[in-house]
Amino acid sequence: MFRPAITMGSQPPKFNPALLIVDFQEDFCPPNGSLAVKGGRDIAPVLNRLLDLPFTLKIATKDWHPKNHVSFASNHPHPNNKPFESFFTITNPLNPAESAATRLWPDHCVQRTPGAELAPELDQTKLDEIIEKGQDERVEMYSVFADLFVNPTVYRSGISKMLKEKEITHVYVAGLAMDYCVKYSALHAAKEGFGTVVIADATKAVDPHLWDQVKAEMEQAGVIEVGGRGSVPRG
Ligand code: VGL
Ligand code: ZN
Repeated sequence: MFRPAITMGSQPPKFNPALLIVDFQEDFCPPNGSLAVKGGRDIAPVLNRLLDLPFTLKIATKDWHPKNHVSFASNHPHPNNKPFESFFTITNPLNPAESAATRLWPDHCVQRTPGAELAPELDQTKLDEIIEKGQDERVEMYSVFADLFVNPTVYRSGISKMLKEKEITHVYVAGLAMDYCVKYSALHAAKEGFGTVVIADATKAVDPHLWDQVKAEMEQAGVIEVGGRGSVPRG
């Protein structure tokens, strides 16, 4: 292999990993969360073990919605306002030609409410950053990078710039929920050029029976899933 004998300036590191703990919040955890994911709280010990590892950067995200958020079924008229069941077509506020059907949810992670708090089991002392997302009431934002719209993107958190400034090469994604915010955050991380790994033992799905399908979708995009019980869906 050809290697230049002398390199000018400093080389970017080959492996400089960040840990991204997505939405490990009370509203996504049993027994009382309004959008509780089955087994959601059980990932706490794995998350804390991960926080002990020498990731360059350890970030947690918080879903952080205003009360009038478009994803809340309660903000839509009867009869298309059944949480988990109804879908609503939202239009890109910057481009009337772009629209997306989005699933409606129970009210969850409303800013400054107990449901929006990080689960107390998480060892927050090991976190470097907490990033809030989903503040723009007009758009759904599963990914911590940006909202669902692409033409153009409506809301960016700035995380991509932050990761690049710190020369992060790989993003390890954990948290809730595997099929929504973990998935979309991982897809955006891969698209932004980061080596992206979802840690199966450190996430749970809203719809665990769709695990393999969601995993395949992520792997298509170059995201690697590690750990877990292989192709066996988990509750
Ligand atoms: C999420 C549904 C609605 C998530 C957030 O964190 O996966 N799911 N908002
Ligand atoms: Zn949400």
